[in-house]
Amino acid sequence: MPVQNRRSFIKNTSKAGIAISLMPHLSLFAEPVNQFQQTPLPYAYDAFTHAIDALTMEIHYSKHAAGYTKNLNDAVADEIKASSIALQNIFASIQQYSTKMRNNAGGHFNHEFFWKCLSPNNTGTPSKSLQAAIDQSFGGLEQMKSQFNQAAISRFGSGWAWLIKTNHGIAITSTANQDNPLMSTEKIKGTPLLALDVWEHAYYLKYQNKRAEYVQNWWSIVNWNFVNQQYQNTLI
Ligand code: MN3
Repeated sequence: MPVQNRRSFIKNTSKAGIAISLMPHLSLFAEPVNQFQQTPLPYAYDAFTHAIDALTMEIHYSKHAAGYTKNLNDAVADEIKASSIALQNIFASIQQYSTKMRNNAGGHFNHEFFWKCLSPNNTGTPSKSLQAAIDQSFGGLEQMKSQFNQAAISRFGSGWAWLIKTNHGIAITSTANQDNPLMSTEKIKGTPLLALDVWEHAYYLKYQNKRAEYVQNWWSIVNWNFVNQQYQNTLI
């Protein structure tokens, strides 16, 4: 969303008395910044060991994801002339940038988004409006999960599975490496609602080659409140 639209969005939603809390999530990709940073995790590394073990969470956040953020800032320093840039602007013309920018802008955003998709408790359920969209596009929640699982399991090598909002409703896609559905080069583009990291670094210590088991257990820690909020944002 362009800055001007964001301003009027803030103003209008303030008037309506809603949605100011939505802004931090929009700012994940819409806010121009001059230095990208990791958001502190709102839970402990061992918050959901039945689904993801503590050491995996620690290495994933403090080493892998931290590396993407650092390398993104290096790429921005090398390639961006402006004093600030929003991730959505980088993604919208990703073909203009280096592989380093692509991998690390994607890596930074995808992980920041992924952490927010997780919650150790009270993970909620799809909101009424999201459930209606799921019913319309997939015929029900279980069918949606089944297609998402298929996308996650069948992604060859490293990548991500996504639930996204498109111009035609909601859809499932998967991306290679650190690509994401906001990138101009993706065939299936949309606004992320839910993301799952299926790189081996996300699950190997606990699950080894059993990616399907990781995907299945992961559903128990999905933060539906966050997903609902992302969907709501796309309706404004
Ligand atoms: Mn990862």
